[in-house]
Parts: sequence; C-alpha cells; structure tokens
Amino acid sequence: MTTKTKLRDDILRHLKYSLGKDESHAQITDWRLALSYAIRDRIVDPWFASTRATYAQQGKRVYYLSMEFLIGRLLEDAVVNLRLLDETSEIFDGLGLSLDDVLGDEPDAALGNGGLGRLAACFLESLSTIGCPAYGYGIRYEHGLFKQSFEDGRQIEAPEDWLTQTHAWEFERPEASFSIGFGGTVTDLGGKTVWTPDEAVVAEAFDTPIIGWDGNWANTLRLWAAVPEQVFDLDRFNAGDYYGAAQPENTARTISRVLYPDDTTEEGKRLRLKQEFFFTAASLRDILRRFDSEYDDLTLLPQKVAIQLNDTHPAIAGPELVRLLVDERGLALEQAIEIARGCLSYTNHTLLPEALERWGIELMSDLLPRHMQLIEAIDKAHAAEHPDRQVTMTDEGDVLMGPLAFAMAHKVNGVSALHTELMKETVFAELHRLHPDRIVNETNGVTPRRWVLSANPRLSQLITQAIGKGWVDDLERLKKLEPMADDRTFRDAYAAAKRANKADLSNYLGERGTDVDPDAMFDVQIKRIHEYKRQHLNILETIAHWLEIKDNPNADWVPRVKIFGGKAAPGYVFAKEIIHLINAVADVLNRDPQTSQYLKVAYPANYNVTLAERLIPAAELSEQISTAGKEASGTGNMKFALNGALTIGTLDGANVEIRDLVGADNFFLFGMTAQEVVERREVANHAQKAIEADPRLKRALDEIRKGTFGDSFDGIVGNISGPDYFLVASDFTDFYRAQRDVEKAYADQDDWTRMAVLNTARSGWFSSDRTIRGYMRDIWDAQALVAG
Ligand code: 73E
Repeated sequence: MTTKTKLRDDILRHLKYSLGKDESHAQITDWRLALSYAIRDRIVDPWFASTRATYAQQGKRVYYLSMEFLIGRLLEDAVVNLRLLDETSEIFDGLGLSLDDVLGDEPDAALGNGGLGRLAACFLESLSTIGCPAYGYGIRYEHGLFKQSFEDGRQIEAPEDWLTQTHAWEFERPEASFSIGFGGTVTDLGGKTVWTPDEAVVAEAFDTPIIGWDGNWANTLRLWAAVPEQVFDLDRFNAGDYYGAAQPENTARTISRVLYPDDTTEEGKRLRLKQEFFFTAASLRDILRRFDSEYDDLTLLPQKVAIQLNDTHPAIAGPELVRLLVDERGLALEQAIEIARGCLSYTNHTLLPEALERWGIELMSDLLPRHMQLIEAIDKAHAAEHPDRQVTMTDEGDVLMGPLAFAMAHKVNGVSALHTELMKETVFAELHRLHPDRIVNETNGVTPRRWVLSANPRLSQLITQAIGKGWVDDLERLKKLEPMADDRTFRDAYAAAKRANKADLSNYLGERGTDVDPDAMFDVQIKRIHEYKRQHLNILETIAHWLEIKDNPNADWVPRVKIFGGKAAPGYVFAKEIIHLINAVADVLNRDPQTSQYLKVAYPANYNVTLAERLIPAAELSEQISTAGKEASGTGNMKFALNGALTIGTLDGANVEIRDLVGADNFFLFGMTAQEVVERREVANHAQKAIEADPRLKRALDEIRKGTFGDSFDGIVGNISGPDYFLVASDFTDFYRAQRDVEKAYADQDDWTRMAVLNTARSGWFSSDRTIRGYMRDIWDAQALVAG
C-alpha cells in the first residue's frame, strides 16, 4: 500500500470509528480531527522510541521551563515534519475539500504574549529536530492571550477560549500529578525544617508530543493544569451553601485560568507569583521523580539534568530545588546550592527596568515562607563568598529575581550579541565582575520548518529547485543561493513568488475591509504595541509622507501599503492610544482620493502566529525601529529577512547581526546607537530641539494636534513633544531619510529583488537549530541521540 493510500484509509477510519461520523455528514472540524488522529498515530512511535533511546543511553535531559509557549497551530507543523504535505493535500483534493480549510480549522494556541513565548515554541521544535532529549514545562492556560478587535479604532479585548474547541494533541496524565502548597508555617522539628502549607492545589500533567523534522525524534511539552485537591465541599453543599461548596474548585482552577497579557511589563500580582511557583514546583518534582527512577546519587544531578529558566518567571526554581534537596533529601545547604547551580541556567530577555521581576518580601513570606528563608540563606552564602560585593538579592523590601536567578545559575545568557554586552555593562555589571565566566550569548533563532517551509511554500519550492532539500535542517546551505542573486531567471522566479504571496495577502486584507494594490510596496510592522518598539514613529512618518504627497499629488510616488499588526496589554493606556492613532490615520488616508493610490494603511485585528504566517511571506520591508538598547533581540526581524524582506532598522538587538550578515548595502540603517541614545537623553529639551530642526516633524505633529484624525491624541503628541524617553523626535529625521532611500531602491525592482535574494541567502545562521546547538554546547553540555 502506498503512503498516501494508507494515510487516506487511516483518516477515513478515524472519521468513522474515533469520531463516529459518516463521510457524507462530516463537518470541517470532523475532517480536521480525523486527520489529526491519523497524523498523531504516526508521531507516537517515534515519540516512544525517543524516550526509550534516552533511557537506554542514559542521556542528559534538557528541561525548558517557561511561563509561555506560543505554539500556534500544530497540525500543519506535524504534517510538514512527517513530510506528508503533498500526500495529505492530494487526499483532501480527492475528497473535494481544501487542505488549507482543514488546517485552518485548528484553534491557534496562544499560550504566550510574543517573542519570548514564540522562541520557546521554536526551541521545542529544534530540540526535536536535533534529537536532544528535552521537555518543555509550562502552564496549560484555559484562556490564552485575549482576542483583539477594533471598535471606532480602539482595541477591544475578548477572552480567548482555545480549549472549548476539541484538538487532538494532548494526552491527559492524571497519574502524573503533584500537590503544590502555598502559605502556612515553617517549624523546626529537632533540627529538621518542615514547611506545612495551609493551602494546596494539584498540578495535573497534559502531554503534547512535538515531532522534529523528518519524524525521527519527538520530545514532550508537558503543561500543568491546576485542579482542586478536594473537588467539592459536600458539607457546605449539604448546609445549603451551593456556591460556597464550589469554592475550593474555583480557587484552585484560577491558577491555570488565564495567561497574563503583559509583555515586557511586570505586574506585581499575587496570582502571578502563584502561577510561577505552581508550574516550577510541579516541574521540579517531576524532574526529580524521573531522575530517581534511574539514579540513586543526587550528586549526579548536574550531569543528567539541565534546567533552563526562560527569564526569571521560573526563578523560584533556585530556592525550591534547594528546599527539595535540603528539607526533603537531607543534603547540607552549601552542597544543595552547588548541585542546584550545576543544573540551572537562566536566560535574560529584557533590560527594561519595569520588566525585571521583584516580589515584596511580605508577599513572598506569606505565600512561600520557607522559600523566603532560603532566599536569605542563598544571599548570605553569596555574600560570604564575595565579601566586597554591593549587590543583594533583596532591596527596599523586595526580592530581586534577576540577581537571585543569576546567583543560582551556572550560566546566564543574553539573546543577541548587543543585548549580552549591555547585560554585562548595566543590569548585571557587578555580578559579571564577580562571575566573569557566567554570562554567555546565544543569539535567538527561528525554526525554518514553520517560518519558511510551511509559511512560504512558493519560496520553499524555488529554493529546493535551486539547491536541493538539505536547507530545511541545515539552513546555512541557503548560502548557495548567493550567486543566484545575479541570475536574471532566478530573480524573476523569486520576484514572482513574492508577487503571488502579495496577491494572496491583498485578497485577505480586501476581505477584511482594506483594499490594497498588490503592486504597491508591502511595508510591515508586526509585534506587541509598545513605546520602545515605536509604532508611533512609524505612523508619524506615514503622516509626514502623506502631507508631502498632498503637496504634490502628481509626482511619481512609489505606492506603498503600511501594514501594522499587534496587541496592546489591556492596561497599557499609551499603547492603546497608539492603536487608536494608527486606525484613525488609516481611516483618513485610505479614503483620501488624492493620495490613496500611493499610500494606504492596513491594520488587521487580532495579530497572532497564524496571521504572522500570512504577513511575513508577503512582506517586502520589515520595520525594526526600536530605540537602540531596548529590544533585546527580536525574532520577527529574522523571519522577515529569511523570507526576503529588507529591513529598515536601528542598531538594536539582533538587527546588528542581521546587518552584519546580509551586508550593510542590503539593509536600511537609521537612528542613534545605544550609546548615543544614552547621551541624547542628557540633552536638555532634546525633543523640542529635534522638532524645531525638522519642519516635517513639526507639521506632522501639528496635523495630529489640530484634529485631522478625529481625536487630538494628547498623550502621544504631548509625550513626543515633551519627555520623549524613547526618542521618537530625535530619530525622526534620519528615519524619514531612510524611508526615502527605501523608495529610491524600490524603484529599481530588479535590484530590489537582488537584495532580497541576498537577504534570504545570508540569513541561514538565524535558524533556531543553530541557537539550540549553542545552548547544548555552551550551557547544557547535552548530546543529541538517535532513536532506534
Ligand atoms: O526582544 C525580545 C526577544 O526577541 C524581547 O522583548 C522578548 O523576548 C524575545 C525572545 O528573546 C521579551 N519578552 C519579555 N521579555 N523580553 C517578557 C517579559 C515579561 C512577560 C512576558 C514577556
């Protein structure tokens, strides 16, 4: 039987016997589930084989602890990685259905906010592709990131409810559950410290297999759901207190109810700390249980277990692991700290002060009294080793999670070369002086399976025709495309693929109310809305350019569509005003008969992984315009470069490395450097000076102020004209200049394509496979295995 016939039979069998549906009555969801089960069947064997190989070879396991896994849809990934896409597509053609519709029916699991969560998802896929034994550990949120819509141009949030739609990926593991305690008291029982919590919830495991490229290896994403120890309070029910009877259930479930919708801002919420401890403690218990099943010598732990902390969100792992080793296993404190540090390492993702976690000592003592004692003990031990130190793990009544994570990790990494250097110079300067070998850099990456092969099939086909299939798991082979930048036939084919992707996107945008010309330049800024990312700089430049077109509507303007996508944290007032302004500008410009043929603004709502997969392959210009020193890395920037969009950007995060690799001639640089940014802030009235020096900027601000876009947007205009911490005014003039350079370059379409080809050819280094190999070598000391 051929692969295709067998798969088809399996789909039909699942439709009938797993879903109980007759072909003639099957809905799209039934087909999606039938396909999912048939695909899942093909993952289970390699999954088991991977586990067996890890046990048989006593391999070191990597545990990636993360509050967020922005995995998106999984079915297409699985079909692609099993190399069954063509067969699957033909099967559904034969059934009179479109595979795109079937794949599109899957809920997009938005268990993350942005880059940090998406990075975790790319890492899981690369770990499986490489064959590194690994587990992702996180929270099974009932509600992921909120759904965004616009009303009168303003963001409206609605709850996300992916779990109400059936999906086939998770296996419930009621046998793998742990009771996690909070609060209570600590007592000394004859030299033995005992923590007696006064509240407990059960962490129940749900496993999702993550299959790597070519289907050889699969790792597990284990997400914890919070369930009550006692489902129901029968006494209260019998006493007539029907609502009260359900209270234990509610209190427990609240912990895994919803993802915190903040990206790079931290909210000091008790529930957040509970979530962090909940999943960290459950994961550590699970890790030790697995270790105990194989070894009986705790000093082997660092040789067999690597635990990566994705930012400080799981940093309570330090004290908790020490507690398990000291209080429950009887080790001495110093030895416990050493063993824990041998296992733990910490990734820092941001230097923004508002995102550096700190928890009130009072809250910590109340919720985790034993951990508070151990944090003080860890701090004291560190002080004893470094008598001249200034840093402390507590400050002004708070526990500082960054220094704590640093002290408890054997390696601490930044996510781009620039960010790692800034870590050494600023936030961790003193800790770096005390531990000069601890900080390492691991520049982020993205998985080419999702972000090129499946998101951009046209480009992928072209690449494979040109250089063979090997690039998919050896992305630096894209280098072989370099000479083809000078090959006319290849360039034409490359441009045709881009043009077709743009046509698809313009249909999509058209269906959502914004008609755009597929021959215009597609200029895209997609990411969380944040002042440091400066969407307001982009829209301000758009207004200035619009005014310039209006002055001279008959000139030969390069048509452009400015596309925005992104959500604002619900409590972030300034970011929400930026959203409102973008929509208000879109409203005016798109209806302007003089200019709309040259300049339009599109802002599709509810930006998520699925929408990113549509936008990136169609993009020609990638906006990476953060204030230098503020964007730790960025990963969208890498996806764009791989898909042949040219970057307009500052020297920030991984933009620096992108520019180094693709070449300065193929990158539109503007703006101040991180150093210049610091100096500029010292200049008195820097914003006013910049505005007075640039009449275009002044005019754009006046245009907003006078109400052309409905509202007067006092927050934005006032900020840019006043404190302007993110230096929108000071970077405006150079940004405007760089945008005109972009237009000049775009006017020569063929040369533009040449530059785009070079971007693709030279971006192979940004594969997350390369990043993971770096972590394995520099941080985890982990080896890849082969499943039998
Ligand atoms: O530059 C990005 C980076 O590419 C950075 O802002 C982001 O992480 C990406 C992956 O390394 C990030 N997210 C957060 N901090 N940095 C964060 C902070 C608090 C809550 C949720 C996310």
